[in-house]
Amino acid sequence: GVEYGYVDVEILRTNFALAMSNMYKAEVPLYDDLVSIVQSVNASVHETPSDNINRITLERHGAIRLGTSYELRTVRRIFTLLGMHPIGYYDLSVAGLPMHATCFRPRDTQSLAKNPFRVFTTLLRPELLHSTESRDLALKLLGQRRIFSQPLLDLLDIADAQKGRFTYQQMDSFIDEALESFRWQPMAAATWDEYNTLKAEHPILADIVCFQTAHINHLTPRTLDIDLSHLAMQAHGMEVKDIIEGPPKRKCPILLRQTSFLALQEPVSYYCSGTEADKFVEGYHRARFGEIEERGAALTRAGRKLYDELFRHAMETSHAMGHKMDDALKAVFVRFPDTWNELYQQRLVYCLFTVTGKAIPPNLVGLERMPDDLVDQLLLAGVLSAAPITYEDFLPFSAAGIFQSNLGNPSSAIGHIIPFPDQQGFEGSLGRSALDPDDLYSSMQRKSLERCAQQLGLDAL
Ligand code: OOG
Ligand code: NI
Repeated sequence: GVEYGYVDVEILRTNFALAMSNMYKAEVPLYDDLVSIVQSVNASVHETPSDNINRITLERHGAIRLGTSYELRTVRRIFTLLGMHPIGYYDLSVAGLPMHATCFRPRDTQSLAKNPFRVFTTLLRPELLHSTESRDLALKLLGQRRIFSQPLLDLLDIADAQKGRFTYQQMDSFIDEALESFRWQPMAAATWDEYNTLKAEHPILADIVCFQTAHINHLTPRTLDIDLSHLAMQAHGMEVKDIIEGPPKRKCPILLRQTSFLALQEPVSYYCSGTEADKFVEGYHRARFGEIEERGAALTRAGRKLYDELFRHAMETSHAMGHKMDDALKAVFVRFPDTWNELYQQRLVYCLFTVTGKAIPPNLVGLERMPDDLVDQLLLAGVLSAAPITYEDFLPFSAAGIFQSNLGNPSSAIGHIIPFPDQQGFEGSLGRSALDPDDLYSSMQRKSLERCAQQLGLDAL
């Protein structure tokens, strides 16, 4: 039951996400413009997706990049208090990046419907760096910085003692203190030389290691029409990525499609190498951008397998034939069914089922054994209706595309990263295992069918 005096976790998450969005609007005014563009596009789009419009208006994801296990575990403590759990494992070494990641987000239908705030959180894998000089420098700088304030760490302990909750007063301090860890700092935590050494190895390395905070590097509102929003961004004069990541435009949206305005070059002061500790160099850094995304249906394992095959095929043909990736995707994805009926009948998407109130047709009543395709027959007969479950997660190749377009081309050394996933290593750093997104979607679908079976008086569906 509700206990007086403690803040509801959904309210805490929503307040935190709004505070973060306001902070980012003040830091990167172009993001404020982006949110306005998306909101006017969304208001002009009439078809209603399966999610409610309140959720969609609030909906954001952000991204942070962390350097050490300690940082990851502490961020995990922060997000746990916001009702956000590590879901999924993303190996970015497949895209030549020395990092792996998870997404912190709410896990159940009700929390997602209230506010699905998510943060894509990457962790550096120093063991994948070839240059010992860069690796040692990175570890030295990471060992010196403190991205969490003492009051924040104290509040985390207080929450632990209060079964993971805060009073209203504590909530305000917690949000203020936690945001400090993600705020942009115009003063670096490295010398200009150190920054440039790391940047020459890979721009991502400098971004992760050289700053006093784990600055949020973008926030992403959800659009109901990414093609329209993309045009509106260009019309507004934003410097926009030229392609939309993810699947091509379809009648039935699947997974997610994303695009962004490119990262801005911003002034940063760096320490000066040498003996005089109070000398600074006025330098710069390019990391922060704004992104938009359109979300579609979550795919089953079979659907995802088909998606990955087609996507790989499109990449290969576009490389081999010099075709644009857009055209290759359009050509190849004709093989991915594009009506909701086919998508469900072939078990390519996950759905939530509800009863319509229509009676079960006589030919299906009183059978000794339920037919295997009973759900399909009940759908066909209009007894059940199905709505696709929204994909709540990310795509590693889209993530890599976003990284690359915002960090400039990686130089020599790091291009040779040999891809291998290390989920165990990541979970070791995290201090717990990551949840499997596929398990979550399939259990949402199963629960909805159990509810329908109960309402229809059937043993099972
Ligand atoms: C994270 C990129 C991943 C997305 O939308 O795929 C991401 C990063 O740039 O740190 O946010
Ligand atoms: Ni993103």
